[in-house]
Amino acid sequence: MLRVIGDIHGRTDRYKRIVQDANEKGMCTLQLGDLGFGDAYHQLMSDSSFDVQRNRFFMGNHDQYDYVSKETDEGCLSRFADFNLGEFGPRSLGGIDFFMVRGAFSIDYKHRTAFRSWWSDEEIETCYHEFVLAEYVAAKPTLVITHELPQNVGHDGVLKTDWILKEFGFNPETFSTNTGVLLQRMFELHQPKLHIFGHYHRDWTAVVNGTKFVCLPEAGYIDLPDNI
Ligand SMILES: [Mn+2]
Repeated sequence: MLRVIGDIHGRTDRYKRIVQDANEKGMCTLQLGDLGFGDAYHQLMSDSSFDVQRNRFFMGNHDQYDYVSKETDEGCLSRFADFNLGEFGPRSLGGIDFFMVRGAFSIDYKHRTAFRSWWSDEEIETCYHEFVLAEYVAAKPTLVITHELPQNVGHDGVLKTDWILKEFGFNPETFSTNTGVLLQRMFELHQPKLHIFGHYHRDWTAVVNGTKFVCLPEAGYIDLPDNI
């Protein structure tokens, strides 16, 4: 079984409790991005009781993309390499196969500080999108786990609210992100049974073209049976 965990935003104590509870029940865990910055990773990687084989993550938009170049402890770096599932592609954890894509666009980036609270590689660059699509079509996954969701999903006034975009200076009519567009192209090529994401920090579920979309709230989680 696999427990998928939503955005954590540096609250490592809460994250560790959720992970420990899952591990005690025989589950592996996957955190789907916005875990925290370098201090949070360092705290987890230097804790030998934290099992980086059974518990994994990938990065969202509020994650420290230059951690590997800043961390100097070899033990932490080695464990982090196991912990981080990387960019995109088919993965398997706790006996469950899924397709992951990291990253998202930060609408609040102008209020952040480059290399301290914002990193330009928060999204997979468009030059890689054809590679993502090729791997996705080859895998035809039943389960997709991402930080963001497809561009055209979630426009029901609950997830993608116009006033938030306006507040950060974007036109809701024309707003789109590289990651949203990539995930939309994926969704049009192949519809998985289940797509789990975070980023919007809401308890939200919808079925679109036969795919069940589940948004996890902050520190929320969902336990998946082996036969999802
Ligand atoms: Mn996010």
